[in-house]
Amino acid sequence: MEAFIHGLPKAELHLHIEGTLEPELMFDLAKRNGIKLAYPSVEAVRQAYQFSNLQDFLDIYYAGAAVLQTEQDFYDLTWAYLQKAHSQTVRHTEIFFDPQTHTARGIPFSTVINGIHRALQDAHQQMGITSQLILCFLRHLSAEEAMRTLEEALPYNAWIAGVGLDSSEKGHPPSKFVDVFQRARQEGWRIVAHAGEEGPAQYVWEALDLLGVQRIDHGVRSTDDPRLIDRLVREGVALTVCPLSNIKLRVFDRMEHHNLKTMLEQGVRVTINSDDPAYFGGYMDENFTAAQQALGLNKDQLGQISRNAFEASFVSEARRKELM
Ligand code: ES4
Ligand code: ZN
Repeated sequence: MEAFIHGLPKAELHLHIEGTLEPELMFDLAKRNGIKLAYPSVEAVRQAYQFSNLQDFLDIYYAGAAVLQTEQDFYDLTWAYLQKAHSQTVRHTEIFFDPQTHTARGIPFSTVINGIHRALQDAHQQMGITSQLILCFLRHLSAEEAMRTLEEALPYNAWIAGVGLDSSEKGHPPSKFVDVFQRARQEGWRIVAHAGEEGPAQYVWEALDLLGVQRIDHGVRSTDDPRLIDRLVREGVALTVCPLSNIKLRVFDRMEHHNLKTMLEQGVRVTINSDDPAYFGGYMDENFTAAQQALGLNKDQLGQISRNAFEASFVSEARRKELM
């Protein structure tokens, strides 16, 4: 089964590039940039990765991102992830980045996106892996700040496939960002949003009805509302589910209780993704394997999950045919 999973051509649709920062690279970049880390060793950093909810994780994740300073740092981060993805038979990846995490520290938007973009180009050339970029707004910040970020991104329109919404979910509903997403739609961007991770099913409805999303990131709380599940099935809305993330952040107490198989059997377009692999204990193969073992997914179901991802991806029809 593990060999089957490894060899299965995969598309990753829910991956935060800042969440691929492994402690080893964090140390290298800290040294390169003359930054003193709060931890004495790589092991101590790993030890600190024990979270009991989303906010615990986000506090550590934003602190870690402070080692990213130069265009080369963003290049190295992205390149390391793409090599890892390629080694796990990931053929296509749609990558989130959080510009506000960096611009708030005085790092120019251009530094961030130039470094990431150059790595995506090199990986395509050297490994054949294709990718898209999705700019995420931080929902714990204001709608005005999100709109300013959108405007900063306009000159890079050609490098950005879509926009999303991430960070602390509770108390920051999609409705807070209606104007920003309306503008993003006018600019021709694809739309996604994190919803129904820790927040209620109501936020999934809002993401669909108020933001016009084409996919829901996480969305696991949708099973609280049978009418919502009906809608997701009827409209073929994909959920980008992240099994190891959900266990680490205690959205489910154990993998055996994860609802992804239930939703798959209800006809929801479920996909499997790694979210923040450096923090949650695994990339695509590890996420597929953990879910397969705990839930007893068979090869047909694993194949279905993989096809769901290619079908829900933002690639052209021509590239989709090559990939699948
Ligand atoms: C995130 Cl797991 C998760 N949820 C919400 N926002 C995020 N940003 C990075 N990882
Ligand atoms: Zn996420």
